[in-house]
Amino acid sequence: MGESHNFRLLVIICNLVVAMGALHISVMVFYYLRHSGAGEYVWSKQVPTASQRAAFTTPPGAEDVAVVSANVTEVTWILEKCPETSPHLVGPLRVEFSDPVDLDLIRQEPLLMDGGHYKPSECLSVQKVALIIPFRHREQHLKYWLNYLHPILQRQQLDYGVYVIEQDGEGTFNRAKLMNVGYAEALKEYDYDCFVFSDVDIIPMDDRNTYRCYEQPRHLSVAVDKFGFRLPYAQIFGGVTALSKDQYLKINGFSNNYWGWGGEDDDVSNRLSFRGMSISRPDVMTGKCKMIRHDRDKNNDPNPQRFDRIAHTRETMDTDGINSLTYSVVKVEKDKLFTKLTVDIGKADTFTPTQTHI
Ligand code: UDH
Ligand code: NGS
Repeated sequence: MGESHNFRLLVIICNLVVAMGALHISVMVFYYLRHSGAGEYVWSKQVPTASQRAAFTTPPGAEDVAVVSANVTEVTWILEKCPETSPHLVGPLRVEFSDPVDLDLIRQEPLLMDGGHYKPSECLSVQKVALIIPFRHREQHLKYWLNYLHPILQRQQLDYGVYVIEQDGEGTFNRAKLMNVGYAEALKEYDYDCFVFSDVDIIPMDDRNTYRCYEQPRHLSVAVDKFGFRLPYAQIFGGVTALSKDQYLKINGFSNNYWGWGGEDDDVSNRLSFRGMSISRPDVMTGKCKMIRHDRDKNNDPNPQRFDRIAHTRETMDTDGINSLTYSVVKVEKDKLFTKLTVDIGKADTFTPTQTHI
């Protein structure tokens, strides 16, 4: 009798312990879900609201913060990779330079962050892309570029930043050196793994021409209206091109020594083939582009040295490139649609560096 009484008492105590344990766990789960904003997002599996998206969007360069922040880590964890082909693409586009441009409309995109940075909220972009534009005295062209490209890049679901690299002063223009500066400066801001180098006056006519990197260096402006929508020659690598960080480093970036018009893109083409790479391209329909017609720029006359230089790429490429780049930043402008860096890149042969990079 006494024994069975003890046994029942033991059963009651055990049940009580189990019940208290269950209560404890339920309370913990309840408080966790209430206090974790990410919890709502995880459990509901809904498209986040604008304020949730704003809270979950880490600014470029904030990856370290994201790692220790519970909310952002949770969202990153549940976001799936963006698909190979974005579902938002529409194909052929109307590109007209007589149309009015309203950049304030473009600035209204809620996911755009200062400096021309964007990343989609619905998926994790496969690549982080820096767009580098060599620039001087082409304000009107830049307006068209921003007007057309931002919506396209957003439909392409890219995690991207726009860098306008303006050559300071009125010395002879150096397109390739500005590209190198863009590469170096963009990497100081964010962990980009792909670099799209674009002339300011070339606009893609089809959003399926994705501005990202591929297995091989990519020539994106393959069918430009001014060339009758054909390649002018097989090895051309001018206009708009995309190189991954690895591809760019393999060729030591671009030459810093092409002052004036022409040849610098042929030098890159040589570098690629000397490092065993080939040029990949979209098909001619997808790769259609329009170029804004303009007069020859001041201080960018054809470079008389260009033929001699491209004949010696093999010997010069290891010592002339990102590893020998010198410049100084004169001014930084952060617009909603771009980061503009005005840079002193010196002059042909006479440059005394005021700041050495790398
Ligand atoms: N660029 C500038 N400012 C300049 C020169 C060049 O911003 O003063 C940039 C700009 O991004 C341009 C790119 O460098 O798109 C390439 O310039 P380019 O001069 O090599 O090529 P583009 O095809 O002009 O624009 C070539 C000369 C056209 C002469 C036309 C005569 N009808
Ligand atoms: C070649 C130039 C390239 C230039 C291409 C297209 O002749 O730098 O024409 O030029 N090479 C040399 O001069 C060695 S374009 O008509 O787009 O201005 O990119």
